[in-house]
Amino acid sequence: MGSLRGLLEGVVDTALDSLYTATGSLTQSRTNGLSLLGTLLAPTLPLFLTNNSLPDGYPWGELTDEGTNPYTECPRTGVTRHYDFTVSRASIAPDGYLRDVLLVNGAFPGPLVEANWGDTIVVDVHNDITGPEEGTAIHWHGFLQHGTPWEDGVPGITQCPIPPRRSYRYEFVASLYGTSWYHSHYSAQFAGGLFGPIVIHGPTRENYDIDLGPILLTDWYHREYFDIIEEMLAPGGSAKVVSDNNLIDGKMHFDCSTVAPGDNTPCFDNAGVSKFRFQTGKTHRLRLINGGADGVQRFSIDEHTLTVIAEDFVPVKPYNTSVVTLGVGQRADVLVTANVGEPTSAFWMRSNLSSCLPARQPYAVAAVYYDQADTSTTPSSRAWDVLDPGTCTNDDLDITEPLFPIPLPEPTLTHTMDIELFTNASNVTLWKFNGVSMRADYNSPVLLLANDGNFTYPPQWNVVNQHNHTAIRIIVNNRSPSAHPMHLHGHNFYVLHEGPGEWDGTIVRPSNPRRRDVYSVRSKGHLVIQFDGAPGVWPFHCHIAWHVSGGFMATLIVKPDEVERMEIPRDVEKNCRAWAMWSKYNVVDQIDSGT
Ligand SMILES: *[C@@H]1O[C@H](CO)[C@@H](O)[C@H](O)[C@H]1NC(C)=O
Ligand SMILES: *[C@@H]1O[C@H](CO)[C@@H](O)[C@H](O)[C@H]1NC(C)=O
Ligand SMILES: *[C@@H]1O[C@H](CO)[C@@H](O)[C@H](O)[C@H]1NC(C)=O
Ligand SMILES: *[C@@H]1O[C@H](CO)[C@@H](O)[C@H](O)[C@H]1NC(C)=O
Ligand SMILES: *[C@@H]1O[C@H](CO)[C@@H](O)[C@H](O)[C@H]1NC(C)=O
Ligand SMILES: *[C@@H]1O[C@H](CO)[C@@H](O)[C@H](O)[C@H]1NC(C)=O
Ligand SMILES: *[C@@H]1O[C@H](CO)[C@@H](O)[C@H](O)[C@H]1NC(C)=O
Ligand SMILES: [Cu+2]
Repeated sequence: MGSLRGLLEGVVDTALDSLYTATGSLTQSRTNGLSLLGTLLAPTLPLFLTNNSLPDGYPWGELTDEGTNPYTECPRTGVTRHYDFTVSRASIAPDGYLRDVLLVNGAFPGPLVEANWGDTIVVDVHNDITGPEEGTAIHWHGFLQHGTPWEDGVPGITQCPIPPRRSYRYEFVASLYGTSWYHSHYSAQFAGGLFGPIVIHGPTRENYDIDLGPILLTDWYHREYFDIIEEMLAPGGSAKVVSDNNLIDGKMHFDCSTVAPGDNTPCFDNAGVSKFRFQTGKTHRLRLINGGADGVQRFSIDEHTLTVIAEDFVPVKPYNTSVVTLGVGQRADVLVTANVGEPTSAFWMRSNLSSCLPARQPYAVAAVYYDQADTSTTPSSRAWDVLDPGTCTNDDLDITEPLFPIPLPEPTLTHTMDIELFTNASNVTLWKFNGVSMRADYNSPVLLLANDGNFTYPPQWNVVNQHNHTAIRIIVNNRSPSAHPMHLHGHNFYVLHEGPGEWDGTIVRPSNPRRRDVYSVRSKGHLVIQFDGAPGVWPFHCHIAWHVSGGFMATLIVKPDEVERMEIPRDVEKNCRAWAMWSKYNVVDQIDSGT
């Protein structure tokens, strides 16, 4: 990592002394700190770095995406990828409006974690959050963590928060391949900038020439996450939070003339949008990630067809579309061929926040330049004319089929879990999931208690014991007036059905249902999922930052006997002792569910 850090600092520092670059946009260090994403200097993948180079050839051997069950077979490469994360506060202006953020290694979005399928990923996280100090914990979205549930990074569930000025090492196997992200699971810290992309290289049947790397699509807020939640969870507060902007790889313009009168925060017009280079005639792989707090993204590139080849960590039978819809936490890998224009052409890349949510500026754009285009020009391409259904639902279930087929097993256990919005006796608006508004106890992670043989918890932890069942079906009934991207940790679940009202028992393609780790349930609708449970304690929650803060989370204990027998590394307990010590002498302002 040393060499990349040096390269980044070199590039960014040269621009530090002036506010604007030669082409009139804000300098990269002011908008995105030490990140190069969204600039023409961003490297294509894989990155070959001195101590971090991917071995030649295919370390996954004979395993393929269409012939291998990734849940039962995983290559063992023997290679470890080591990363060092320092989490700290900073002030940046991704869209020109200066705000306080939380960053990994001074970069927005955070640095890329890259590995091969079957590698071991080691991340040393140093909590350098000061002024004021705050705990943290990092979740590695979409990884199975089978056999290592304590590495899942959820405070109060799988670990205690990492106290300020302390370090914690995460170590887990890259058990699946494709595109994902990491993000803080401590309160709504990820809405304050604490997230970054993950790319795991694996077998891909489809051919492409250039891997353009991660493209993070994120709604953006001009206020700190803590202030947003404090207001939302105040008596008489509203569960609806309005986003201020929408970013592609952390960049977008903002019209500073729309800043509220009396708001003296520095705001600069023309912050600059992300720029991408296409090689004429070549096929590019784009790794789309909705890493936002709330909004549903509708991604497109003017005049170009997108071929979807993977959704979340699941390779799918390729299909063509002009728009890809992603709820918070969802990913899509798409192939795009640069055969629409001349070598000098430029096009707009767009990501629109779906109209089902309130947004001050929902339209993100980035520029795509073919190889001989002048990168100081502005594209003049025409947008695809596609109607936004305005429902915040995912694209139809029957459109996508996993490349490796798995027929739906018969369930041995079926639950019904309801989603409700309510106000408590203090007139605070909160969420209930399965009858409970969850609140975690940072000092008593469920996993450690279960490992000690204690399966009796306070009701507000919302823990549901699945006992020995492994074919578990959950019918989610959404009684609330908004849509929710539902995320289950540790599994790709089968999506049986999603629709309005009650479920009528229909299952879409039981011979090979769609599988994902996040799927959206519409307002006043239902979502039916099923999963092959692995031993552990697994959060099942809405991925909207504000909703999970308001208590929208349950924790499923699978195979308690095996959880009790797990040998959890001493460092997990050691971190809890450090947190207990820190929280004894410092006030932990747990304003929300904690996760
Ligand atoms: C590579 O790893 C070796 C041994 O761990 C270390 O001494 C060296 O500084 C590293 N080089 C870079 C460029 O990170
Ligand atoms: C609760 O808050 C709402 C605003 O959301 C307000 O209209 C209502 O009067 C409050 N009710 C009480 C009992 O304070
Ligand atoms: C997608 O469209 C391209 C042309 O743009 C075509 O070559 C390809 O066969 C299509 N793929 C599918 C799966 O329909
Ligand atoms: C995105 O919004 C623009 C308006 O800014 C519109 O022209 C375009 O059709 C929208 N695209 C999609 C896919 O909804
Ligand atoms: C209502 O919820 C808020 C936020 O979780 C909490 O601080 C307050 O104590 C609750 N009120 C009651 C009466 O439970
Ligand atoms: C289990 O843990 C909970 C939460 O810490 C505690 O209240 C309860 O007393 C414990 N039960 C036993 C049997 O130790
Ligand atoms: C659950 O399975 C374990 C073996 O993994 C067995 O020892 C235990 O008795 C089972 N528990 C129940 C309640 O069936
Ligand atoms: Cu997650």
